[in-house]
Amino acid sequence: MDIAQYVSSQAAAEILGVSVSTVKRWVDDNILPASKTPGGHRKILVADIIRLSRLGVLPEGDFSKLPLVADQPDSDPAFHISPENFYQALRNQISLSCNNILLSAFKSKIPVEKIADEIIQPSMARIGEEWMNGTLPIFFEHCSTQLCLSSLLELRSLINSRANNQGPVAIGGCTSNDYHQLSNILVDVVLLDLGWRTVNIGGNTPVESFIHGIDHYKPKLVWMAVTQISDVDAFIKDNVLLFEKACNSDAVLVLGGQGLNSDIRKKLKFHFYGDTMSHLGDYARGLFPPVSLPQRGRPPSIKPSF
Ligand code: B12
Repeated sequence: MDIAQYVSSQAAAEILGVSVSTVKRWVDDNILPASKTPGGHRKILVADIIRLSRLGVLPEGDFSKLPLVADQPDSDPAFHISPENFYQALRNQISLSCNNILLSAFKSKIPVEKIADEIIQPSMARIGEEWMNGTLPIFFEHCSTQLCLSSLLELRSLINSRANNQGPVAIGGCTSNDYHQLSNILVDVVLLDLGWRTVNIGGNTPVESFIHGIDHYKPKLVWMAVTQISDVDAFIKDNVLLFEKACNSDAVLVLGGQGLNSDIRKKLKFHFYGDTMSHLGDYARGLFPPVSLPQRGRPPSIKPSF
């Protein structure tokens, strides 16, 4: 599956429910980015159609016509978007279904933060409970996490393949001795989808590397996804350093993750704390509102069902 693929003006028109000449006009008016083949044909990135449509700049269209998910028929019930199906796909190690469910949810214009909070989080929590009560060996917990990560990376490369990104920079990761990667990649993908340029430093990252990254990238937002704290005192010291660095660099420090209970939070410094990816999305939208471009020829809305 080539997720950075291009479609013709004709295909874009079919997806968006408008005429070919409308698509060509959008391209010529710089509303819809496109490149031209040597023969002069406009080629449009699938990722740009999705992005501009999700932003409401282009019509909502019919994303089922997008050539994203080719290998599994829509009629397969395991393919339908639901937390239960995603959990089953992880539990039974069916990577195709994991990919399809996440990409279909995205195509259906379900916000990435909602995919995180309502599909991924409950599925992983269920898998964690099964491990805790002894019904699922740790091997499967590891495999499920890897499967989920790889589907999220597919989604990330789809979002990242769009033509233009002028957004502010956000940088972040998990601190020392925290190896939980999913919440961190989710922060990355949520911000990327909202138009930020993200630099993900990954798990188990010493605070010195965060500071190095801030100096190098001059971000407007620094995030820490905290699932597990092994040394609370060291964590609090690192947090003070990072907060001061963010303040001196004109950036905000954003914290979240299930490792931060209310007792620990009282001892920390931050500009924003969120319990969920939806909280993060709302905050990030406030800092950097989506750009609105001129809108033309919009057909009636089709609302996603979820
Ligand atoms: C997968 C997993 C692992 C994997 C991680 C693999 C990997 N490469 O990522 C492995 C097996 C390695 C692992 C190891 C451990 N784990 Co673990 N793990 C989990 C599990 C099952 C899922 C975590 C996950 O990815 N969830 C999916 C994410 C998306 O959901 P989430 O974390 O809830 O995040 C949501 C919110 O918190 C919020 N959010 C998260 N981050 C951020 C950031 C920002 C900025 C914002 C605004 C919001 C936000 O939004 C998210 C979406 O809604 C959980 C169980 C559970 N209930 O979650 C345990 C769990 C997190 N693990 C736990 C523990 C204790 C451990 C170990 C110490 C076990 C051990 N004895 O060795 C080690 C520690 C390793 C380490 N030093 O990091 C505990 C943590 C308890 C705590 N925080 O005090 C949990 C909760 C299990 C439990 N019930 O005890 N784990």
